[in-house]
Amino acid sequence: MKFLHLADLHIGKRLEGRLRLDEQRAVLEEIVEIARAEKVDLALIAGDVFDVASPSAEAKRVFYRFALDLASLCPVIAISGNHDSSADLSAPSEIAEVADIRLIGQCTALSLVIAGEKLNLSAVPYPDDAVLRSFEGEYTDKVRALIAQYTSHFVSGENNILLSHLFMTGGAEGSDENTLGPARMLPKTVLPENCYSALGHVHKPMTVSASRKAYYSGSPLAYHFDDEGEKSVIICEMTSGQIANFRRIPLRAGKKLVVEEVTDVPSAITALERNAGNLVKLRLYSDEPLSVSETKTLRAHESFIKLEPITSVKTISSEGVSVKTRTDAELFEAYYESYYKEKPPKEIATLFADILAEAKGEK
Ligand SMILES: [Mn+2]
Repeated sequence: MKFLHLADLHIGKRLEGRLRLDEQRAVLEEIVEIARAEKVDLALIAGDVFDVASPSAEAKRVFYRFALDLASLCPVIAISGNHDSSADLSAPSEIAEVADIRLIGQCTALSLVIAGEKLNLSAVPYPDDAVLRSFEGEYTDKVRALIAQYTSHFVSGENNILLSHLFMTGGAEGSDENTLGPARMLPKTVLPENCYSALGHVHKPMTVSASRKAYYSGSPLAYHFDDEGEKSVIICEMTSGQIANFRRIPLRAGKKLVVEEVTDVPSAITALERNAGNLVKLRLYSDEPLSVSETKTLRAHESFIKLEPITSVKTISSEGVSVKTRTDAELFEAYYESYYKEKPPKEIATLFADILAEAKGEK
């Protein structure tokens, strides 16, 4: 049996406000072509299909098209990640199943026959607190027990796959993936030993444990400026529980995210022109503020994403008030106002104060 492992599509994700659906469509088409050329028997998508819990209609269309194209080649199994709503992702599951696409939002143990061989599959979508509530102990203990429960049908010597969305120790630091917080990082020992673990969450391709056959495929596109490496999907074969020909197949359709350090407008323009086809964040080292027309000129470039001015003068925050000198209520009001362009209604402010007091254990 030959399978394709991918994850973290984040369809609909914006970079500094810019949608990248065309780029996402292109890389998903590239993945379909890889699946076709490699004649894979199964496609596994390890969570974070969408970037938000309520994806746009256009984002959904892109994913459904992709899933159908893949399903014309082989069965497709997708689970929800921490960015997805498990309910939203799996809502069309009955329709999807007609096309041999499984959209899984709840932990599921499956026994399938793929390419004439039995496959024991454990689908463990990103476990939120509601899922973990019924297990005892610390976060790690709970996840360990959850995985154990849904991999109890694994048989040594048979093809076993755990498809999950988790943050394992050793995962890339300093990017979006970290939003789960360090307390949510898991040791590799929570993963079973007698299976291939197809993981999602970390955007860089990563081997969690070669001996445990636990891998992150990484995202198909770079979504952060610190994600500079090559993007890829995993193709792997499995027979009688043994994996063979594990390969990462590079993806070419995505744009590179580049940070360019410049000192003035001409050098910025040169940098943008040099990066045609890439997406560029300009770090402008200058004490001279740009004029409106200069900013406009830079923004007009297809590769321009963001301008980050770096001045030698130490600036204070835009409102001129340090976070430290403000009360929680003031900070909430400022945040609410920046978001909704009005002061929070009294009941909202009171509700916030109540919730905060509760969280602090004052209530
Ligand atoms: Mn994730």
